[in-house]
Amino acid sequence: MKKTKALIPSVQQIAYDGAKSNNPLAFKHYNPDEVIDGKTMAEHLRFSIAYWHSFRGNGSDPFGSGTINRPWESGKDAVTVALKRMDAAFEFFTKIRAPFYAFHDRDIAPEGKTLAESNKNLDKIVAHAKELQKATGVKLLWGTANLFSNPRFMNGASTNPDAHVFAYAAAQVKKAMEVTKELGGENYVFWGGREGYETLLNTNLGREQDHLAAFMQMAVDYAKEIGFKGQFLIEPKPKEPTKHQYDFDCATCIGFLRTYGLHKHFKFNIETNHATLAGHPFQHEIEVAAAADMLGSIDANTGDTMLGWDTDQFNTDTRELTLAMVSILKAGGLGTGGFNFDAKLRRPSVDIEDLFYAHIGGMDAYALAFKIARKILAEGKFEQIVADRYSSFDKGFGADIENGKVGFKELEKLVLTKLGEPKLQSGKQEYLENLMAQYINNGV
Ligand code: XUL
Ligand code: CO
Repeated sequence: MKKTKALIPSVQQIAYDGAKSNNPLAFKHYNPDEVIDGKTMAEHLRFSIAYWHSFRGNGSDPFGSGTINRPWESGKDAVTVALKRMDAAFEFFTKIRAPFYAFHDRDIAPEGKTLAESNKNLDKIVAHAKELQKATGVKLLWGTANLFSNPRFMNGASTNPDAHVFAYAAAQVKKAMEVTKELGGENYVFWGGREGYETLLNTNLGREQDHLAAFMQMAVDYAKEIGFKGQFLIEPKPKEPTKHQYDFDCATCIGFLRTYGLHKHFKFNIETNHATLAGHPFQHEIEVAAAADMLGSIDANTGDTMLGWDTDQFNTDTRELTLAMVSILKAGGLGTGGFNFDAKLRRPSVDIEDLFYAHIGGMDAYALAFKIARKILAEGKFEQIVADRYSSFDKGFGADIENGKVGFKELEKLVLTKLGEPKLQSGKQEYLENLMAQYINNGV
């Protein structure tokens, strides 16, 4: 591939400078080349850049138009601009040292007047992406289809009351799966953007859920047909843009997937801000997914606790991320998943440097959390206390309960004849919170 002129000349590749550095354009904790347990930090953390926020976001909000102007956003037609934008995107991925990126079909290529034209546009851009991936070594963490922006999806995609829209969504996902496969995507994400309702007055909820399941089954069947081996991920979110979304949280999705016999084919892409919108801490969603052996990937961001919507901010909260990391590492990591920065610049953050600061902060926070979490797990203090807390189930009648060997009658007899009143045992919450604070304050 021919060498092109830098599109982001003001920033060079970000270097690791160490924790004491004052350079705002350097990593303090994320050293991509540092080897830990035989793997580099880049391999452990598998950071990914979200194409939609970082290369399609322009600072617009419901009250005002875009504020962010990038020099590559002009050209003779939409496809030409999309190609140049992609050059800038890969330059950024390389400079920020992110080994992965993720996209919706319509982020990377413009929608045409017909589906055939949209597919043609996508093919042109995908060919370019393939070259850029090869030239830079950056890989595709996941692909997905945008089934929520176009007005045709205003009443949902696979849960639309109009079968015509269902068919259109199916055709679009078919193509998105094909291009994800073509680009070696390691996962494919389903986020049900408008798969929910605005009012129950016009909604057949049961029928819509049946349709959603039928759609997922078609995706499973088609993956098999084309030999797509990537992991399917559902990204739960309780609301926004709809009043209620069917993929409310991990627990709801587990119930849904098991009801329709789909659970073997899916894991979760957990987004911090979606967890908090559902009324859960980030760590809760990770633990629910891990308990069902369905932890897949993370959409790394945070919300604003004062606001009730998805603000998609970069997360620099070491405590929240350390708690999450402990649960992720305890569950054996993310496998083919990664930490994808589904986060956007604030509207007044109009400089290209702001995009670097944002990602540097997010990457450093995750890297520090990763190191602290490893220390916590290596010392095993929390795990020991948890193991002790449940130890009465390791032997005797406790083990019989877990193994299904006793029922109400046997247990009643035991209490009446032998056990009597249980002794109160402390949950040690304050002690554990202090211990966690000590780990976080001491760092690594
Ligand atoms: C929306 C959101 C999406 C998904 C992919 O809240 O998180 O960008 O990550 O469709
Ligand atoms: Co997301």
